[in-house]
Amino acid sequence: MGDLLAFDRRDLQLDSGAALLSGFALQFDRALLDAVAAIASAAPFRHLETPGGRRMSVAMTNAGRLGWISDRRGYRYGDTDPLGGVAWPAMPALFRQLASDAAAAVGFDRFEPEACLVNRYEPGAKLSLHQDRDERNLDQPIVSVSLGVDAIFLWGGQMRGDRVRRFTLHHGDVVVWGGPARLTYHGVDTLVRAAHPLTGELRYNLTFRRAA
Ligand code: MD6
Ligand code: FE
Repeated sequence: MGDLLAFDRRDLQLDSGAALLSGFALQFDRALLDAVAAIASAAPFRHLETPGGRRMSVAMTNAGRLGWISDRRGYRYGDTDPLGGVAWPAMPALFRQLASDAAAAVGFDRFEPEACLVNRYEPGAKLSLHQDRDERNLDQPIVSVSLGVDAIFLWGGQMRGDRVRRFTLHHGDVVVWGGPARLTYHGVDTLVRAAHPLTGELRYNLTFRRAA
């Protein structure tokens, strides 16, 4: 983790190894949303089942060599979409470049994501506090891009019971975390009904990971 050299004054360091880059993806918003639509036409959004048997309120799909999935057997990465049994759609070049540039802006050089989990939130959807620990390689950061309706990001600590801070994630914001912050508990509060000119009532989130 180097100095935050590419930091803008609107940017926010959440913790050592974690930063919110305000509007970092804004200039690519339409291209990113077009790519999401293309991915979803090949690998549709679906509500996965948790290992405990609950239907997730956030709908998900993936792009890249590996995709994150959940079912009764657990959480894992897989190289095919269980719905069709074929490979996930390829990761668009724009996604790879954006993720790599955002990681570098926070001091993580040469981040090459192999998985992009695409989350779609409708009003009322939420993601409970969790750690991202299904990746074998925890040395690599995670890059997360928010599009559409604003959401409240829950940012906790290294233990589930630690105090939780709340930040608004706006359209075009990017969060990067890794190093000492890699296993921070985090989540997304219940999405409030609102409208965004490009996505209607929906929020999308792209999270880029090095999975294997
Ligand atoms: C979301 N994001 O923002 C959910 N996980 O919709 C995550 O759970 C997440 O944003 C790891 C790293 C970044 C994230
Ligand atoms: Fe997460």
